[in-house]
Amino acid sequence: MNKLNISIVGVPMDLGQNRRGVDMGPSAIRYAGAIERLKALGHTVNDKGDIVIGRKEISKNTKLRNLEEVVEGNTKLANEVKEILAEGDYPLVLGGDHSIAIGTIAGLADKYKNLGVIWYDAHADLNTEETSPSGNIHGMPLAVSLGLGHTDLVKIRSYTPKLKPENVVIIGARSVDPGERELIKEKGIKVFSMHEIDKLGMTKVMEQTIEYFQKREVDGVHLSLDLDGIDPIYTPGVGTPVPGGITYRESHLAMEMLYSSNLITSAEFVEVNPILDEKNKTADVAVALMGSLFGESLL
Ligand code: 5AB
Ligand code: MN
Ligand code: MN
Ligand code: MN
Repeated sequence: MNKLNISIVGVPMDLGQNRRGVDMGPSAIRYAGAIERLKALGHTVNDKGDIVIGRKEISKNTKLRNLEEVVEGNTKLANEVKEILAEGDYPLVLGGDHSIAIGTIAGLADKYKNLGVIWYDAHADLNTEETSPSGNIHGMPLAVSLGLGHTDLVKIRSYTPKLKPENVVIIGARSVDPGERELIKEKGIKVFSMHEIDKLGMTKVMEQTIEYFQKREVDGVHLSLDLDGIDPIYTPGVGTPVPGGITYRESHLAMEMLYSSNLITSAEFVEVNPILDEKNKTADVAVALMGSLFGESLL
């Protein structure tokens, strides 16, 4: 088994949406035993602590909620991820709301010029200022990484785009806004919605995902896992739950298949909100899935 040097960075960000509490996600995930779980698998784990998120929260003349703070936090995160890569370590980012994927991917794309991304989520997160129904930046990070959206967001680390649309696979989508739908069609983004997961089964979905990235000859694949991709009966502690999601076992299978594929080079677990949770259930699921992603097996 491949032993990794994993560097963990927490991002206590809750300004990409409007429900407080998701800033405590990194603590909840650590409390659920993330570090011990990864060490038990033989990996070396270096916890770099949390990024400091400035919280001015002054209402501004923009449709994008807390734009300045989100840009500032993501710039810090991008630099941290870049540093982790420079040390030769494997970045594991703990959120925080999903707006932090902007910074994670900005840091990764510096090194990986043909980066692949798996977006495991109930949502597509492909809104822009124009199409967003909410003004919440956590609904925009995938669009921003493709170079679409507010300049202050797309120009983090001074270059854009970070990602090619043909290098993205969305898994678990079941709540997609009209503007996002158009973008998916226009850019030809690969989506395994709940319909495909029901129809094909998770085994085929993951086989096809893995094969897709191998054919694309990506130089790295980032897993961006929004806990709301999983059904809220398993992960109730999320800000935007959508029923009819991926099951606990299907998610484990997906993580196990990704581990076996040897394809994943970084990961983030986002949207854990302990205030909305039941006894840290959602953080527990996050850590259990991390176990499978990093090589745990049942026998
Ligand atoms: B999450 C919605 N599409 O843009 C929007 O949790 C929800 O990071 C976004 O996937 C959910 O506000 C963002 C309606
Ligand atoms: Mn989501
Ligand atoms: Mn999301
Ligand atoms: Mn959410």
